[in-house]
Amino acid sequence: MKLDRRELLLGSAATLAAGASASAVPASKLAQRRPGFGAAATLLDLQADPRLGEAISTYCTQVVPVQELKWPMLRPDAHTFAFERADAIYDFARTNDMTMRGHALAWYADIPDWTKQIKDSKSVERTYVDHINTVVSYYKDKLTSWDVVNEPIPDDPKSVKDRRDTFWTQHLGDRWIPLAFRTAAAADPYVKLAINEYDIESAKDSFVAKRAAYRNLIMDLLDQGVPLHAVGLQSHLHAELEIDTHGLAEFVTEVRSWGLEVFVTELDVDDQKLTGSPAERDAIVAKRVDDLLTAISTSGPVRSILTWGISDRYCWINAMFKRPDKQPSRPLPLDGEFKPKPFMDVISKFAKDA
Ligand code: 9MR
Repeated sequence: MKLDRRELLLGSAATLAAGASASAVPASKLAQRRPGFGAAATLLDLQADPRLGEAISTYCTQVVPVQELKWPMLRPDAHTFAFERADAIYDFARTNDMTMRGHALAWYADIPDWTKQIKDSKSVERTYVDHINTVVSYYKDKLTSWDVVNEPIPDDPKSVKDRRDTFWTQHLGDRWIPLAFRTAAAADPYVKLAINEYDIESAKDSFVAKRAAYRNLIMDLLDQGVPLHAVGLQSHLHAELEIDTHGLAEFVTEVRSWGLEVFVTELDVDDQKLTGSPAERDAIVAKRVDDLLTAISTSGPVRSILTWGISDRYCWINAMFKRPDKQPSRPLPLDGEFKPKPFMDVISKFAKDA
């Protein structure tokens, strides 16, 4: 595995496992980890259930906070940066020889009311730049990558030039995207800067249109010389939709040919629309993940695969939606009792080459 400067700075689990530096984590545990595999977690869940931290530190080499680096948690008011909760997740990662990535600096959602109440565009810009600069500077040399701009493409875009209308767009215009990347790069020149998007993985017309608009935006940013290093595929998959393996492989190959990395950032498979027994549903879920990772792997290994949670017990899909049969959804690699499902076998298959 080739280590870049950032990975050398942080010391990866692989280097630690190879004995390059001492680790408090037993070698038997490090050996179970899937290289490049990570999971999202909230601090509340980690604190409430030790099995969650145990599962993440058994299978994963990286972690990402679900909420703790978003504006509402970091910025209770205009004057405060509340880093304690994100720091606690960072400490959990480092204590267990895992790395952490950051999510998310600029997003249309989760903008606090105090921010939305700012009416003049100059003050909005000051607040935006100050937030990104302060947060990225605070974690300089600590994180592997940042989701700088999250979900910039609308659902069902009308053309490749379609961009999501956001509070930031209303005040800063299309500049909100380059400005976020340039501010982040100035604050931490080595951290990898990613753009992140969902619903581009299947062959449904709206997904294909969204992928085309995403491609157009990425090209546009590169043409402007924006410091963009990685393209995130959130991969909140829908179990009833097949993966567009051809279209996705083509997209990923092209993006890589532009010198960008491709990250799977929020993988899970929503099985609300599947009928059948848990075992039958798990097999379809695993097949979707296999198709996704096969398509992405055609032009190179997937060096970063994060699932949005690790156990069905702690996942946004079960928190937000109920299946018609009232059974819990099974979107993640471990079941509600932290037992591995076929999904985890697929992770093992692809993460081993990362
Ligand atoms: O899973 C997250 C949920 O608990 C939060 O309430 C929500 C708003 O902060 O964000 C969810 O995570 C989203 C992620 O940040 C961006 N991509 C879609 C994720 C699932 O909705």
